[in-house]
Amino acid sequence: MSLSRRRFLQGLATTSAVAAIGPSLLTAAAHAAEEATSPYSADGVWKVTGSHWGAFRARIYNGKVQEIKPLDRDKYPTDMLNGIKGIIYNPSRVRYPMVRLDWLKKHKYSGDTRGSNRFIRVTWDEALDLFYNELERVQKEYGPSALYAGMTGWRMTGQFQSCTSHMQRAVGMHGNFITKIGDYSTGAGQTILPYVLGSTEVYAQGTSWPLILEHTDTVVFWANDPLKNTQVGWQCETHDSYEYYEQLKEKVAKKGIKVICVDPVKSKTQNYLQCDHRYVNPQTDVPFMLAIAHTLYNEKLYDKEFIDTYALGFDEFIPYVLGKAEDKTEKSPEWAEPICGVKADEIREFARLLAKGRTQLIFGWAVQRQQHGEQPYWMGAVLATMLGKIGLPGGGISYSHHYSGVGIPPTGASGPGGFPRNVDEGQKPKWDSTDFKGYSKTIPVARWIDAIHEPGKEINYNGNKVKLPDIKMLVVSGCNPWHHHQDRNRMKKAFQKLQTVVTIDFAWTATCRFSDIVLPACTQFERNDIDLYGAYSGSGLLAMHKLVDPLYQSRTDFDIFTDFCRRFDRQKEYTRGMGEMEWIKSLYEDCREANKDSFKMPPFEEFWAQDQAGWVNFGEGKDYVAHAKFREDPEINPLGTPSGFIEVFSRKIAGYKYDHCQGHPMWFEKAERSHGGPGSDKFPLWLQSCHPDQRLHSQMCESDEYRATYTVQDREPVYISPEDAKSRGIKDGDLVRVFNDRGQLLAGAVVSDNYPLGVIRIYEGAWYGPLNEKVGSIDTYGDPNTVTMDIGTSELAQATSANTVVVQMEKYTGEVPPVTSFGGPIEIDS
Ligand SMILES: Nc1nc2c(c(=O)[nH]1)N[C@H]1C(S)=C(S)[C@@H](COP(=O)(O)OP(=O)(O)OC[C@H]3O[C@@H](n4cnc5c(=O)[nH]c(N)nc54)[C@H](O)[C@@H]3O)O[C@H]1N2
Ligand SMILES: Nc1nc2c(c(=O)[nH]1)N[C@H]1C(S)=C(S)[C@@H](COP(=O)(O)OP(=O)(O)OC[C@H]3O[C@@H](n4cnc5c(=O)[nH]c(N)nc54)[C@H](O)[C@@H]3O)O[C@H]1N2
Ligand SMILES: [Mo]
Repeated sequence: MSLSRRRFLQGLATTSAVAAIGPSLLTAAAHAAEEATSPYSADGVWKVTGSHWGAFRARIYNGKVQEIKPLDRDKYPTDMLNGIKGIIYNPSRVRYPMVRLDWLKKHKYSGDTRGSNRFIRVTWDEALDLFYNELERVQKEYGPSALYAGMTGWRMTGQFQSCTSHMQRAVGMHGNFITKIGDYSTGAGQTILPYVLGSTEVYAQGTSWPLILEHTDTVVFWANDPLKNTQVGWQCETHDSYEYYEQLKEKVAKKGIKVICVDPVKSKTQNYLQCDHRYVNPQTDVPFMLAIAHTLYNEKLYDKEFIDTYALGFDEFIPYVLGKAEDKTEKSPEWAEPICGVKADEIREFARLLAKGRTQLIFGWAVQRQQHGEQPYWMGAVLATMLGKIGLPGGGISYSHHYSGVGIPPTGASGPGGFPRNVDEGQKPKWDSTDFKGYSKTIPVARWIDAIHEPGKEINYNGNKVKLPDIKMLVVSGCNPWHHHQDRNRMKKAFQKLQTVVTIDFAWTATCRFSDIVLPACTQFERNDIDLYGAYSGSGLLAMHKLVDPLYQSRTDFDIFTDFCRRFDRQKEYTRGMGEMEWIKSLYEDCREANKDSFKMPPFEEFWAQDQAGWVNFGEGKDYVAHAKFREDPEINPLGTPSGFIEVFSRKIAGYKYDHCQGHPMWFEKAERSHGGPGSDKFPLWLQSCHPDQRLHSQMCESDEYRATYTVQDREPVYISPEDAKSRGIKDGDLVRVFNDRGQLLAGAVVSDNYPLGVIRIYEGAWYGPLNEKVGSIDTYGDPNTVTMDIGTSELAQATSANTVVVQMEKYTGEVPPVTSFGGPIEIDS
C-alpha cells in the first residue's frame, strides 16, 4: 500500500479479516448467507453496494449495518464513507407519514405557521389520500400552471430507484405541471458556453489525465478544488482520478509540470499538490483576465493564426480591451490591479507564463455561481483562444475536470438506462389540460421563489421572455430546496403564500419542516438497484444490494408512487407491470445487449448472485482529447455555435440587447463585493459557500457522529483568516454570529491561514435550523443560505448568484440557543 493510499484510508477502520480471506470464499458464503445466521461467518454477511461516495462493502449482522469498508477496487476511498452508517441510523430519519398540524386541523393553508415544525402522524393511506386530493383540487381549480413538481437534485444513486423520476412520472400521470430548465451547479456556464464553444462544456468529457500529465507545461486550476470535489460523483464514483492527482503531485515536486491554483483561498488541492497559488480578489476574475488579454495582445504573445482559423469576433472584442470601446477604459494591468488585488507586474508575468509552452486551463464552477457568472467562463474561453492550444492534447480549456471522474480515460461502453421520468408514449395524464393560462410552463431553475413572490411578472431569459407562473402547490423529491436555494427569509415569506407542499424524503430536512405532507422514503441502502460505476469513465456496472429492510414505516419511492397511482387506477401503467427486481434485471439485460459486440457480461442472475464482488468490469479506457476534431478540421467538424467557430463575439447575444450580458465578455461591478466593492463598508467579509469536504450538500449532515468530527460547539464551522479573527476578538472555537441585512446565523469559528483577509467560508448544505418560523429569526446551526442573495446571474442565464454576498461577523455573547436542525418534527398527538 502506498503512502498516499494509506492517507486516504485514514479514518476508515483497518482492513478486516474478512477482506483478507479473498473473494472466492466470500462469494460462496454470500450465496447461502442472506441472513445473519450464516454458517460461514459468525459476525454477519458482507454485501456490496454503490453510492455517490463510491462502492463499498457493508457487514450486516442482526439486521443492522455494522461496518463499512471501501471496495478493494477503490484505491482512494473518501473519508465520507465514515458518515454512511449515520445516514441510515440517526434521529432525523423520517419515520412515519406526517402532516402539518395547522394545515390539517386549523384553517387550511395556514401559511403563517408554516415552519413551526408541529406535525401529526397519519397512516400511509391517509397521507396518500391527502396528497392525491390536493392534486385533484389544484388541477381542477387552477390547472397545471399552479403545480410545481419540476425541481431535481442529488437523489441517491441507482438507475432504477432514482426518486425524482418516480415522483415526476407518477405526478405526471395525474396531470401536467411546471418544470424547470438549468441547474444550480452550472446554470450560467451551461447557458453561455453553447454560444461560445458550441456545447455546455460543463458536462462534457475532458481531455484524459494521462495526456495532460504527458504534454502539459502549465496546468491552471481556476476557481477549482478537484481534490475536494471528486470525492463524490453523480453516479457511483470510482475515485480513479486520484491516481492522476498523485502523479501530478510528483511532477510538481520534480518541476516537470507547473501547477497554479487561481483562487482567493488556498484550497485542499493546492495544499495537497504543494503547487503555486495565485491569489485574486473574490468575484474579480474577469478584470484579471481582461488584463491578461491586454498583455497578450500588446506583447504579441497571442496566437493570431489560431484566432484567424478557428474564431470569430476577436476584432470586435479587442477595442474593449484597448480602451477604444464606448467605456473608453483601457483594461490594462494597472486598471485591473486595484480591482482584482494582483499587482500589475504580476499580471504581466502570469500572462507570459500562460503563453509559454502548452497550457491547460481547468475551471471549477463556483466562479459562475455568482452575479454575471456568464462572464468569467466566456472570458476564459477567449484567453484559451488567444493562447491557441484548444484541441491539442494537454492544452486549451476545460470546465469539468473536478466533476464525477472527468479526465479518467473513458471506456465508451453503454451504461444502464433508468426508470422513465415521463409518462409512456401514447399515454395521457388523468388531467390532460395543457392550458398554462399564458404562464411559462418552464422556468429557469433558480427563479421559482421569484415566481411565488411575483406571479405574472415577465423576465428575460436566454433570448426569450418567461412569464412567471402562479404556483400554489409544490411536490419535492430528491432535492432539498431549504438547503439549495438562496435567502431563507425571502423563502419564508414565499412559503407563507403556498397552499400545499408535499415532500418525500428519508431525512427530516428543513424542507420537511416547511412542508404540509411529508412521506417517509427509505434510503438507497434499504432497496436493490444497479448503477454505472464511474459516471464519465464508464468503468463498469455495479450491483447495489439492499443492505437492510426499510426502517420504521419508510418505503421505496417506487412503492410509494405505485400506491399513489392506485388512487387513480394507473399503477399498471406506472410500473409497466414489473416489480423491483424485474425492472433491475431488464435494465441490466438491455445494457448487456447494448455492449454485446464489445465485451461479454454475465447473465443477470449470475451477476446479481455475487454479493461480494458486485460489479462488471467494462475494460480499459481510451485517451480522449477535447475539441481535437474541431482543431483537425473546423469546416468538417464545426462547433455547435451559430457560426461553427469559437465566438469571441456573439451576434446572437448582442442581438438580445441585455445590460449584463452583451456581445463579448465584459466586466460588470457586482451588487455586493468585498475588498472595496459595493456593500463592503458595512459588511466587509465575502462569504463563499463552497461544496462541503465532508458532506454531499445537505446529505450526511444528519449523520450525527460524523458531523461531530467537524462541528464547533455543535455548529457548522465558519472558516476565517487569523487577521479577521483577531480584529474582531474572535478565537478558534468561538461561537460567532454571521449576518447582513438579509439574515443571521450562528456558527463556530475555525481560524485558518488558508483564508486571506476579507474572505470567510461556510460550506453549503449545513442544515437550516431557524429558532422559529418567524421571518428574521436566527439560524441556530449555520446554513450559509440564511444570508445569501436571491438574484439571477443576468438576463441570459437567470442562474443562482449564491457567491455574490457580503456579511459581517462578531463573537456571539448572547444566550446560546440549542440547535434546532436535527431530530425530526415536534410530534403532536392528534
Ligand atoms: N449557497 C450555496 N447554495 C448552493 C450551492 C452553493 O455552492 N452555494 N450549490 C448548489 C448546487 S451546485 C447544488 S447541485 C444544489 C444541491 O442541492 P440538492 O440536490 O437539493 O441537495 P442535497 O442535499 O443533495 O438534497 C438531496 C435531498 O434528496 C433526498 N434524497 C436523496 N435520495 C433520495 C431518495 O432516494 N428518495 C427520496 N425521496 N429522497 C432522497 C436527501 O435526503 C436530500 O434531502 O445546492 C445548490 N445550493
Ligand atoms: N465533497 C463534495 N464534492 C462535491 C460536492 C459536494 O457537495 N461535496 N458537490 C458536487 C457538485 S453538485 C458540484 S456543482 C461541484 C461544485 O464544484 P465547484 O463549484 O467548482 O466547487 P466549490 O467547492 O464551490 O468551489 C471551488 C473553488 O472555487 C473557488 N472560488 C469561489 N469563488 C471564486 C472566485 O470568485 N474566484 C476564484 N478565482 N475562485 C473562486 C473556491 O475558493 C473553491 O476553492 O462539486 C461536486 N463535488
Ligand atoms: Mo451542483
